[in-house]
Amino acid sequence: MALALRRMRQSPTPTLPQSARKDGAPASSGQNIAGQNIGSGISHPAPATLRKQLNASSLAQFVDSLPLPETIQPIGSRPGPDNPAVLLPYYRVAMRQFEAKVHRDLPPTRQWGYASSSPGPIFETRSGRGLLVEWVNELPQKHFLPIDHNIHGAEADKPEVRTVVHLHGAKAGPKNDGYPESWYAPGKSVVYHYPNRQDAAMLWYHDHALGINRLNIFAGLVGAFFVRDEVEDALHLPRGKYEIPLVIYDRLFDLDGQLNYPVSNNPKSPWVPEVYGDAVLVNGKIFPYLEVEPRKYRFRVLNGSNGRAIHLTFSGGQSQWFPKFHQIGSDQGLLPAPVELTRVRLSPGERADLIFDFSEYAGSNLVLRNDNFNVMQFRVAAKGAPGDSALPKSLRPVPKIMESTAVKTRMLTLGEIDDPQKRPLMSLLNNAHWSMPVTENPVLDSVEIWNFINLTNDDHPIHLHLVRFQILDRRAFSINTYSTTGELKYLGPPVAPDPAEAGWKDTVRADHGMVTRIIIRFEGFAGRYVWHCHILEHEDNEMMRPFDVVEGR
Ligand SMILES: [Cu+2]
Repeated sequence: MALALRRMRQSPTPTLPQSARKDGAPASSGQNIAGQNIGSGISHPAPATLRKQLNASSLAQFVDSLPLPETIQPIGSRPGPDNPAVLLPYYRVAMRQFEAKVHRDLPPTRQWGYASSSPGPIFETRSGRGLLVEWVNELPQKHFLPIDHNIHGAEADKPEVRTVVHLHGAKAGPKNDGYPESWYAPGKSVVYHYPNRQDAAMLWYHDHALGINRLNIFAGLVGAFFVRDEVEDALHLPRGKYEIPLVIYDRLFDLDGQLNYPVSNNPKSPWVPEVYGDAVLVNGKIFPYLEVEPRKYRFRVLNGSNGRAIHLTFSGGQSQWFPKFHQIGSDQGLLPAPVELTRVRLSPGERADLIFDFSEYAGSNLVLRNDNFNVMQFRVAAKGAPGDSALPKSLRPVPKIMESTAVKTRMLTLGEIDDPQKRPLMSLLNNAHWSMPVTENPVLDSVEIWNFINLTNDDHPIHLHLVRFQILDRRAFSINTYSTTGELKYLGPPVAPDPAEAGWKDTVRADHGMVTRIIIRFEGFAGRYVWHCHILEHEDNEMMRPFDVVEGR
């Protein structure tokens, strides 16, 4: 089975093309790859911890309405750390274990969530308006998902339950960014300051505790955070009840409706290299529906999956007819102009800001699909006012960072370490482990170009904390030549990013066999941050590195 797995990772097979595995893996393939089949040459009985798997495709579709997370309100105000004369809104969010139904026909599911919900409550704030959040760990002392104590930072002498919150996409100071080693145990809390001196964008908060991040997020520790500004206001985009967050992630469940995180066949090291669930949840429900009016809507989409890349279409049912829509923003805010699409691709961690106009579909149903799988349904009312929201021709200028302004170019490999049986053991950035000395140390306010040289068979979404960046290009190269001689032999011309990727980003898909170039200005704060793969099983197992932004001399 290990060989079969390796073949799937390397090349398409007749039964399960690689693209299907990565992008739209059906139920059985996902669980096999992630679970039972790893780590042995013969088939073993399922480990005791691997419970009987629910086949999510057997669930009735579109029987639960789409939940809309509540917007959280501050509990008071407190002096800001920058200027004590200015009072900032003060929020308190407790992480707790709770039970909630993910589908009408399943019993309630034990989950962990911020403010006892998953996804957690929505933060709404304005650019330049700081806020304080007390993140309180009120979780139980025992984890309910399989910790691998061989993984760095998750040793048996550490508390089982540890959390630290990262606000993904935020320009926050280093002590407020959720450094993976700054975790704390149940009964403790920290107060973080988010200055929000950045453009309007959809950020998201999630757990980042070293070595168990994948488990904490799988348990449900995810939420959305919106920054607004005048540029966005002036565009008259759909807002209020016509602006809908779609927090999408995949999960595996057992027959009792409980989260079923897969494990390897070695009980001493249960880590698996990737997890793909057959159940896709939107705002915490499987196959939900949303009643909409025949007018424009704005959808704020996050791929919060552990490892699954998603490819979304708005489909007219079972047909192969795909209506057009517009993408108006990506990770770090608005694009220069709307991009017309029939399909949007999001790796884990990436966001898309979409405008869909239902006015032509009055009285009919549309289905949001991921590849060929239904995700949710839109029920368009037969009648309704068209609304006065607009789709402007231009949105927000995104001035190009000129390559000539870069003071340093870094060549950074993405690699995988396998055992003698070619089973993945871990992934590394620039061949370095988490605990090795810092090698990336950009100067504050300087511009650098980072080249991600992907030597693996996987695409890795690479996220840098603190900064926003632009994608320059991707270029195919010979892995073979690089591996044997260390030389970059390109196999084709550079390929420009897709128009939908041409704005400000904080997470970039580094395709396998490609060199992906990004250009970054390191601004905001000096201090220690991290960069990592946003496939959480990779990130937890060494595919994460610290970097230091250093004061210029
Ligand atoms: Cu990765």
